[in-house]
Amino acid sequence: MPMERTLIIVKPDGVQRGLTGEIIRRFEARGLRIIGMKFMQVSTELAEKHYAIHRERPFFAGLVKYITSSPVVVMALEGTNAIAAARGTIGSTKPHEAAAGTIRGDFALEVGRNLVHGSDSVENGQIEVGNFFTEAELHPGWSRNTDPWIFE
Ligand code: IDP
Ligand code: MG
Repeated sequence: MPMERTLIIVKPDGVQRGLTGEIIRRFEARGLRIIGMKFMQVSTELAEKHYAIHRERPFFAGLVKYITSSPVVVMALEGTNAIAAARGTIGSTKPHEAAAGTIRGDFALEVGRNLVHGSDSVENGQIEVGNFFTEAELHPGWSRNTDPWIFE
């Protein structure tokens, strides 16, 4: 099966609340392979680019303020079905509607404090990883000894 890439962001609330490790753990346990990871402050310019599709929405200004308010942890993850799998692990956008067992369903209550971002399509996964990581920061070539037990 083809590998997909997804950009995961542990948003400022996740980092501030000490949930970074718990969130990373869930994606690792799911079987997704980390190919890039860093701790960073998102600039207003990068936030506006990342969330450009929401530019006309009433919550846009608040969203940019939220994601730039404090440092985040960004990850590039790779795997078969990575987009859908990661979105499933994250849970619905509105945390009060997210299923228990998902990150948002277990740890969040409000849409404007929903802890984590995950790319929503194969195309956007590629674009978003490229927006947040340079080629030198990515390590797509490495393999895990467990890969044959996760990828058929
Ligand atoms: P997603 O993060 O589940 O993909 P999107 O619809 O792409 O959800 O929205 C991007 C982000 O914008 C959400 O994760 C959330 O932080 C924020 N957001 C979405 N809808 C609202 C809203 O109605 N009010 C406030 N913030 C919102
Ligand atoms: Mg989205």
